[in-house]
Amino acid sequence: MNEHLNTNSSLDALINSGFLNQDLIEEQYALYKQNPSQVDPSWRPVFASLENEKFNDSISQAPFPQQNESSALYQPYVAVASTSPDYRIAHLVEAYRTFGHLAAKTNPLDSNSSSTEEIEQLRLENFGFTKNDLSNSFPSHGFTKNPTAPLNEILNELKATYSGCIGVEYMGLHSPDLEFWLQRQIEHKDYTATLSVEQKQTILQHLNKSELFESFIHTKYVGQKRFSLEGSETLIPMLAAMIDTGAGLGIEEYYIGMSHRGRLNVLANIFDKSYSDIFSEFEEGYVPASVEGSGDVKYHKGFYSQIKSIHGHNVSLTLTPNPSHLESVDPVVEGQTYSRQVLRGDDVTKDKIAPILIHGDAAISGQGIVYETMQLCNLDGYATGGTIHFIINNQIGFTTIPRDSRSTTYCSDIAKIFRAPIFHVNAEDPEDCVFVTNLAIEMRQRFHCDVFIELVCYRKYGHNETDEPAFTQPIKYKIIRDKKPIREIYRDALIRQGILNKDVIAAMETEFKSSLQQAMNTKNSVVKIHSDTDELSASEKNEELFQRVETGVPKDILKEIGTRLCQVPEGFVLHPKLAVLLRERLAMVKDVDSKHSIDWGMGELLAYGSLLWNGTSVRLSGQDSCRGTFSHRHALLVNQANEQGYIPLKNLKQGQGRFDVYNSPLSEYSVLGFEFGYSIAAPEALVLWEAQFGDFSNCAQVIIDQYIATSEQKWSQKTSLTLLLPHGYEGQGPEHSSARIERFLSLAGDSNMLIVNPTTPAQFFHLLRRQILRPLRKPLIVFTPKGLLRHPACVSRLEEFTKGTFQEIIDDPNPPKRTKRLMLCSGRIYYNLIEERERLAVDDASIVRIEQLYPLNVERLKEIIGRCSTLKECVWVQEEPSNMGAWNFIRQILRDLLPKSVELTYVGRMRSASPAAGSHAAHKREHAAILSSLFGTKDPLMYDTYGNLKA
Ligand SMILES: Cc1ncc(C[n+]2csc(CCOP(=O)(O)OP(=O)(O)O)c2C)c(N)n1
Repeated sequence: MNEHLNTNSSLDALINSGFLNQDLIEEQYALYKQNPSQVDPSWRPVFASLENEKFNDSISQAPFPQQNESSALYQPYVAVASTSPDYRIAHLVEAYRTFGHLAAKTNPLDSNSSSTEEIEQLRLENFGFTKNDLSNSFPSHGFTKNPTAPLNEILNELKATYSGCIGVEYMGLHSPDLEFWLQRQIEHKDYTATLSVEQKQTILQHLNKSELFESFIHTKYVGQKRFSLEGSETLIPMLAAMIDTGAGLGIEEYYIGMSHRGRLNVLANIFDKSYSDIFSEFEEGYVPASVEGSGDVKYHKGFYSQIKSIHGHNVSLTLTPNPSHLESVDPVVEGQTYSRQVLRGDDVTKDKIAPILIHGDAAISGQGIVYETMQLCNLDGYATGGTIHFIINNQIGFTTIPRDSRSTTYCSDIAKIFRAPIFHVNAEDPEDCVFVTNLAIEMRQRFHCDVFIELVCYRKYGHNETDEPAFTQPIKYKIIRDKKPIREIYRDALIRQGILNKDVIAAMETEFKSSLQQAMNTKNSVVKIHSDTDELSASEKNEELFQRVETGVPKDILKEIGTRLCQVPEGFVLHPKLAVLLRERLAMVKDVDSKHSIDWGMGELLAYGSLLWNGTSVRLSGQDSCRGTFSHRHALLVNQANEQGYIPLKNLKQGQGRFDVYNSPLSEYSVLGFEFGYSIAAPEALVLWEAQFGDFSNCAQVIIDQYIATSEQKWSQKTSLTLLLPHGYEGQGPEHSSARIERFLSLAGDSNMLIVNPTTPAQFFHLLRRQILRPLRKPLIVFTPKGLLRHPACVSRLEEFTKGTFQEIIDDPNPPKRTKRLMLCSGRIYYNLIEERERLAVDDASIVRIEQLYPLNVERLKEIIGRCSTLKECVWVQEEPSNMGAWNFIRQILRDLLPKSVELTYVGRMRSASPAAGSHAAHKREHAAILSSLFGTKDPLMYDTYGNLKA
């Protein structure tokens, strides 16, 4: 604190009032003391009054004004009201800057919105003024041309600036530079006066496109859903302005996420998707051309286009496809953007690639994913340098009105947590809408913050065009039906102002309408065009899926990588236990003896290291992933002396691939969505998301169901995103045992993803490498170990890493001469089975591991069954209850493969609601029962075909 401004000063009172930012005031005050001309004129009277008056006294001794009824509880200005007029005016200005938005005329459906007098925080009496003061002159703080002006005039300017068609929330963002900059833009620019005729014409042209496009479809395709933008048409001139202004400020690529509302309009009028293509999709019998799997409805599909900005810059636009699940696309867009920034080297300045999210008012208020996504906005490894958020606030969500859909004042209030500036703007004032849009993108480029624009509008029809809104909102919809379209309001205003004449406007409309009609005439009645992949036979597809790629790595390279993984820089103080660990890891790659075979942690690091070695990028994020939840990874080493980190995988050699590892925030939904987005924009990279325990992946179920499992089928969107989901029944209770294998298997179809439960470090190594070295791009779900991380038998010799590839099914390494029983299993229980077989000297049972559950390598399984010529029984053994795990998935396949004479049985836990027992003792009992039942040491447990224990 400046020594002159000690803690008892009146300036402190100003600061404590909450209206002014301390750093900003001090900075300005220091400048003022050097020379008053150095500060903005609006500050000068404030500082002048500080210098000249003894405020300490006047504030502390001021008599308490009489409470009037309306301000009985609200008293922040009582001290102010008794101080000098200059100071009170300064406070009034601050009050408008802070609360003016509460009286802003932003709602096109509410011509009686609150006047400033009705807003408690703005009442003149609170500042010690009465109506009699309105004609008295006061310092105008730059709000009028003259340094002083009648209060009335100052008030009018304040209202026009802060309570007009734009409401702005920006005070107290803890970003003095941003606040000051924005203040200047808002207070010192007569924006609309500076708009050229061409610019106004452009706005009108975009409104024409926006509205006439909708009304054209409305008449041509009666009763078809399109989720019209009518009532919020201004979005189109706003988006156009954003793209143009942003392009002028260096943005070359935009990634856009939005829901149904207005999506077709955006595709047509922003992305330049041809009108005829859009119309074709409305035709009866439309089947998409090309490789689109089972496809998706027209208002969910993505699009990419390259357009030229109004000033001739090339801009590429990507509209990310999304499911119905509102707001779920938000993290995906952020991930895509970030990934592109990394790929194009824009991840430091983040000036070239920007995300735009377009929300609905009900969805942004209700969906937690918005918060989870916003939480990424300033984090290393996730921050995209500022997102522009548009909220189409049509004041309804399906049939639900704001009073029922949120507890917050504004639907944009989430922005406040993240200190993002917010504009509320009336959609019926397109020039103000474009003004705030331009400010928003400039702010993003200057300050790299998120910015919110709430476009306050209405919805002309029901939720969709077949929906009757008057069932539930009869009065509101009467008002809406009587409304003049925004385009006409603006058009008439331009005519009134003499800016455009009627003929020019009519010509613009006619031209646009005829282009729509022309597109209608030339639309295709599309029938399915067969693509190459349609022609592929099932066996050819299988070949691709089970194609063997050599994933071994020469021993000398592995040794070199392994050695570097175990080195730290000079003077780096390792935790003593990690020093031991690194020594052990070094011994593993040196292959000194069989005691030092490679364990899971080292196998995983070698997989990453070897991919990086050859230039592939690897990114891993998840909760506590740097160390690893189970302390097995230690990808990040921390210097015990100074907490500086060192990541050996980043330091393998010159020219290696990029390695990123991040401890993510405690969110599954947004982080997995982000990684999905990252992976689709970086198909050559190995991108992994790790759940803390596999159980928690269901917090991200929307991303799994709607994106990972189906994106290729719906949107031809391919990804090799890899999920690491710790899974295993080890007595830790219902919530730390199951990654829900059954859920993933229930999503499996059309070879949409790979579902794998590997049992050895070498298998995991080859699996991760195969994921990238094969051209096939499929999501990979890996059930990863917990206890096996340190199980002495769960190790692999160095040789196993130097040759071969991932095996989908591992046959018994020591099959008996005559196999009577074939024990099939997947995952960690294998180790119990071989132990028990050995202990009991069972000599007629083969134990076979299904490492990849989906797609199942049926040919390999047939071969194995074929070698067991004496087979009597095939048992599926699993740890999970019978309604979980792989049993329900695999039973029919096995039945079909096995000869009729061979009995198929199930051994595992009973059907259960909860995935696992709560007590360790119960777990052990159940586990023992599985083994004894399997090996017949006790009476076998008898299950019916649903896995229920028979009485
Ligand atoms: C997560 C989710 N829950 C429910 C729905 C069903 N739904 C579709 S649109 C809609 C209303 C959305 O309202 P709003 O966000 O205001 O957008 P608007 O349709 O008004 O543009 C609802 C509830 C959905 N699509 N997604």
